[in-house]
Amino acid sequence: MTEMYIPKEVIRIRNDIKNMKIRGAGTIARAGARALAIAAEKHVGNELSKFIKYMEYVASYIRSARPTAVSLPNAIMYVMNRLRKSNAKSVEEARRIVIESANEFINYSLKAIKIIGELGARRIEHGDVIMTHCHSTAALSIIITAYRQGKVSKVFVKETRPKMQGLITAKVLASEGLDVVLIPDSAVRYYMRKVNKVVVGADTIAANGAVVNKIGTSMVALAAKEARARVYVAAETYKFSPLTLIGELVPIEIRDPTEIVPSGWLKENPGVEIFNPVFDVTPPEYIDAIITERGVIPPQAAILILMEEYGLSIKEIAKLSSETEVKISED
Ligand code: RUB
Repeated sequence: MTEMYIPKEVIRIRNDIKNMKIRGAGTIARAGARALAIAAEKHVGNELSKFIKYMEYVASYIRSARPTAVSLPNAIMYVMNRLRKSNAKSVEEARRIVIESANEFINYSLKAIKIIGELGARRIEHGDVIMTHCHSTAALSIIITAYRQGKVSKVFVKETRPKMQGLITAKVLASEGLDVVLIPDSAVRYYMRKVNKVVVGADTIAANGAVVNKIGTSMVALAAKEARARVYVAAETYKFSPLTLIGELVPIEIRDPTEIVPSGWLKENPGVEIFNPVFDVTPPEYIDAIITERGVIPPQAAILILMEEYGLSIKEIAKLSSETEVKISED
């Protein structure tokens, strides 16, 4: 594919996703949809085939911002499939379809988080002590809804090294009035005996119900199983990965070592290798339920959500995923 012009606003959104100014799987997905709408708005010219090629190019560009959260490619697929299947007769019509579909996705996503809050709060009981990890808008929706219903007694928030997203979570919960305790990641097992529910988010859910979320989630789940605390995962249905239906693995993002130690330290210690994987996989046996906007399911039922959503079009999705990503120069 030849290189094409990409509007500055779209480049900015992709960069912000890449450097985590925009982060969290749901937020990334909504930003991806918004970027497509902006790209459509900014396109100049009235040749339909050129517009479609340009949109495919931009879609591929945005999709490559971060690899693990499937919410991003799913959001892009939501918008692009509507364009592909639209039979639009003019650029104007095609542009309108992109903008409307992007807004539709964003509105759906925001509504889904609210519904997850309501459904998830039903699983929280009076006096519950909760532990959470990282910063998940969907998990927070459950915890805050349950708190407003008078049920939550305390929340342990893990700091979530190396990027410390736990601090965002702790701040949000404290500003809502919750009793919050921020703990180091290494204290998860120490405090788990005081906890009866774990509530976390997800970046990607595989067809077998395995949950990919911020690194450390699987250790929380392990400690919870030992302490017999229940583990709930809050996830909108666009976080379920269609490609895992055909056996593809979820790519785990590896980020820069300087997120772990300063670059000076790295230079002084050239013999030390540093590895910074930022997500991990929690097997379905460690999860009690996944709370989606369509209902609460056992992790083993993830495949049903995927079949309902993508069953018939799985071959098309596989074809799309095998198309080579475009190479982008950003100067
Ligand atoms: C964020 C993270 C969150 C999920 C779900 O990772 O792992 O738990 O993305 O978040 P990062 P949400 O900070 O690397 O993006 O519920 O907000 O979609």
